[in-house]
Amino acid sequence: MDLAQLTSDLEALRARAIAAAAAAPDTAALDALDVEVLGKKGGITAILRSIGALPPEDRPRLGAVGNEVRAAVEAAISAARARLSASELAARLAAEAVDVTTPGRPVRRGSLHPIMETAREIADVFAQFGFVVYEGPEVEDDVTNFQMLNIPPDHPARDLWDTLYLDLEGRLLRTHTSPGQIRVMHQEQPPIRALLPGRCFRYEAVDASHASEFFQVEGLMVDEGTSMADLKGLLDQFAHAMFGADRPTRFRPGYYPFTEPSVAFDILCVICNGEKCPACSRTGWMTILGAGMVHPVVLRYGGIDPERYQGFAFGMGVERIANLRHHVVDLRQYMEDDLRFLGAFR
Ligand code: 2NL
Repeated sequence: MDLAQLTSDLEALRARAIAAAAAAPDTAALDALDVEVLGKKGGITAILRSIGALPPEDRPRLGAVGNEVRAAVEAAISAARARLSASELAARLAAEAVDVTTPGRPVRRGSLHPIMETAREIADVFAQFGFVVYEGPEVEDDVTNFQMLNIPPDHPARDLWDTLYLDLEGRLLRTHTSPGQIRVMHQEQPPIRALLPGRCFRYEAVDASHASEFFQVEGLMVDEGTSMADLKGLLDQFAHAMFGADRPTRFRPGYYPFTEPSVAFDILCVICNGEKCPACSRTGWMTILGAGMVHPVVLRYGGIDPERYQGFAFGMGVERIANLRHHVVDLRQYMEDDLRFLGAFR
């Protein structure tokens, strides 16, 4: 081993290392090259290990060449590192770039259930005439749900309501919101203008036009001298607010045990305008609610003197009103939680 040989080994290593640094594809390759050439167990150290075999006067010469080669390889690696880390950073920035002009994901807003929305619209109309919203319990007792409404236990009218009874003590799910009106009569003094929205329950086989739960809004007015004319005037205002100011209306005779006289309140068919179509059973008219003058017996059950006060009451199914306004034909859609249906209102 002589100085010339070792010097040429170092220069060959330098040439290889500089070429490798220039060709390195990434900074990881430079790290490996650094260890391989400059490291404690690297190529330069390995060559310099033979220094002891040289004559003493040649040893500083080889040491100087070793330092020069080491510095040259270090410079080549650090120059390559600067170049590669700049392009690696540029590549990372490009890959991770956020396009601030990309449209956001749409935020889906909730909306009121069409039945609740309709119930509120109904209440808003009557609120303009001074009616105040009350609520009664969904679990009622037989006395308040039936007997105080002039429907005694053996009355044939009970066949009109297939009731969900809860126990043998007379607790039941209310079949209408009328018992809530009895409670209002007990707690308020005339003049009374009460509106009772709420869920009601009947034992029904469910199909397109029957549900076991439905929403009702009932109204009650009690004062001195309250008459059928007041009822007709109020209901006309209601029909015109909900179905248009020029929609014709009519009263026709009806029957309820808790009102006398009783009426059905109709509007001209919203589908055919009186031309008689299947939607109005070819009558030209659609019934939107039932009403009447509160039966004196019911007033008395409510703690009100029928000699001094008269009252009218009305009741409507909210689903029916919503169906007519939105042309819904299958009641079950209100219960199916299909957002395409529920979101289609307003
Ligand atoms: C209908 C008809 C009606 C009433 C409800 C009522 C309540 C009291 C006294 C008298 Cl406390 N009447 N409510 C009166 C007539 C008709 O509802 O078809 N509802 C869906």
